[in-house]
Amino acid sequence: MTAQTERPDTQATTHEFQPQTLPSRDDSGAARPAPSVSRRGFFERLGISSVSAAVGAEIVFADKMPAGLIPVALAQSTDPLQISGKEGLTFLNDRPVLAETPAHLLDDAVTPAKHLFIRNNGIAPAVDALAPEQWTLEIAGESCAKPMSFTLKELKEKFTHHTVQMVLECAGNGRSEFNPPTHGTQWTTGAVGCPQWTGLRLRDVLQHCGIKPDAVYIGYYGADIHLSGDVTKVVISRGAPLRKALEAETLLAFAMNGEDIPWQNGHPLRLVFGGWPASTCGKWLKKIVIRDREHDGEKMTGDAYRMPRYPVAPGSKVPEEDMDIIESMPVKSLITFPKSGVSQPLAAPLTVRGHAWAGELEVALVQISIDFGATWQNTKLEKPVNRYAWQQWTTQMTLPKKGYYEIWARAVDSQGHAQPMILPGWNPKGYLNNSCHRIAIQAV
Ligand SMILES: Nc1nc2c(c(=O)[nH]1)N[C@H]1C(S)=C(S)[C@@H](COP(=O)(O)O)O[C@H]1N2
Ligand SMILES: [Mo]
Repeated sequence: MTAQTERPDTQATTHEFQPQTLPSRDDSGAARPAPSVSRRGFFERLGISSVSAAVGAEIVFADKMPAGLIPVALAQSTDPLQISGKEGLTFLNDRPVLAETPAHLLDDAVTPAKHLFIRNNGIAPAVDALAPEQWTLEIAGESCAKPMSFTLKELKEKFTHHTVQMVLECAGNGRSEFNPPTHGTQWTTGAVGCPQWTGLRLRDVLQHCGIKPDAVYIGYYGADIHLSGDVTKVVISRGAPLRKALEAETLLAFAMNGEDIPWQNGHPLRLVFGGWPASTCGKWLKKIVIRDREHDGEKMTGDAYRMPRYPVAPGSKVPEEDMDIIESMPVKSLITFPKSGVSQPLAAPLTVRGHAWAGELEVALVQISIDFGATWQNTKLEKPVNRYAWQQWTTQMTLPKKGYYEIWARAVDSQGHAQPMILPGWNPKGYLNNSCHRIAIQAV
C-alpha cells in the first residue's frame, strides 16, 4: 500500500511493504509507489559492510548504491517493521519512516521516548554518524555577525541548560479525515507528543554569534539524507521568524526526558519551538542560519506548511500568494483513557481523561459529550506545567443505560476558540485538522 494514497488501517500496528527500490514520495512531492521493507533492526545498520553482512554476501556494486537504500533481499522479509526503542507505534511508511502513536498510548502526562511519533522527510543518518563527541553545530547566515562552529561539548559547557516540556505536533496530524483527500502522510490522531526537552536557549547561542540589525528569520539544516540518495540535496530546511527564535522556550535540545534524544527523533541535537508545527523543529541539527529575509530553504516556499488566508471550497486550487506560513497551532485535545472500543460495566463509574493544548495559547476549558455533541459536561482541567506543555483533563461519569456510546472531547482556548465537532476548513495540503477526538465505548 502507499501511505499517501490509501487510508491506513488504524488498527494495524505493522504492515507489509512491497519489495522494490524506488524512492518513496515525500510529504509534498508527486506520488510514487511505496518502497521496500526492512527487516527487524535493519535501520540501525546502514553502513555498507553491515548491509552486506545482513544480505549474506558482499554487495559488488556497493559504491553505486544510493544512501539509505534497503536491498530487495531484505525487503522481501515479512518481519514487521520495528525500530529499537519504539513500542506500539503504527507504521504508515518505512522510507521515509512515518509512525504515529495510538491515542491510548499517549496517556502519560510526559510522553515517553518509546511512544513519541516519527516523521522523517528523508533517511535518518546512520547511528554511527551521530556520535555526540564528534558533533558540531555551525551558526552562519548573512545576518550573523560572527559565524562560528561549536562542538556539542562546547555548547553544553558554554551555555546554561534549560528544561521545558513542549508539545511536538506535525501540522499534518489528522490529515486522513479531509475530504476530498489531500496528498501527504495520512495521519490519524497520533503525530503528536509532549516530552520534556533539555538543552540550550537558541537565543543565547545566536546572541553569542552576533545578530545583525537586519536579521528577521532563522533557518535550520540537519544531517539526514535525501530520499533520492543525492547527498547534495537538502531534505528539509525550515525555520521561524527571529522573534520566535529568541523566545526563552526555543531550545537546542540535546536530551529528552532526561536521556539522549531517540535516534529517529533527532539525536544528538535538535531544535524545539513551542506551539508551532513540528516541521520547524529540525532534527540531527548541523547548522543554523540567521537570515535577512524569510528563510527560503527546502519546504519553506510554495504551498508547504501554508494555509489559505480565507476559507476555501473543498478541493479548490488556491493561488500561492493567498497562502500564509503556519505559525501557532490550533486548540486540540485527545482522549487517552479509556482506549477506544472497550466495554464498561454499566454500574461502575467511568474515568475519562486526556490532554489538551492550544499552540501558543493556554487551554481554558475541556468538555466531553456522550450524546454526539447535543450536550456537554465540563471536565477538571489542570494548568500546564509550563508554557507550551499540554494540559491534563479528567472526569468521572456513569452511562445511563446499556449500549453503544461515543465519547467526544472538545477543548476551548484562552481566546474562546473551540475545536470544531467534525472538520475544520479544508485546505490543499490537509493541515491543522483539530476536530474533536472521538472514542467508542460500550456499556454492558
Ligand atoms: N532534519 C529533519 N528535521 C525534521 C524533519 C526531517 O525530516 N528532517 N521532519 C520535520 C517534521 S515535518 C516533523 S513533524 C518533525 C517530527 O519530529 P519527530 O520525528 O521527532 O516526531 O520533525 C521535523 N524536523
Ligand atoms: Mo511534520
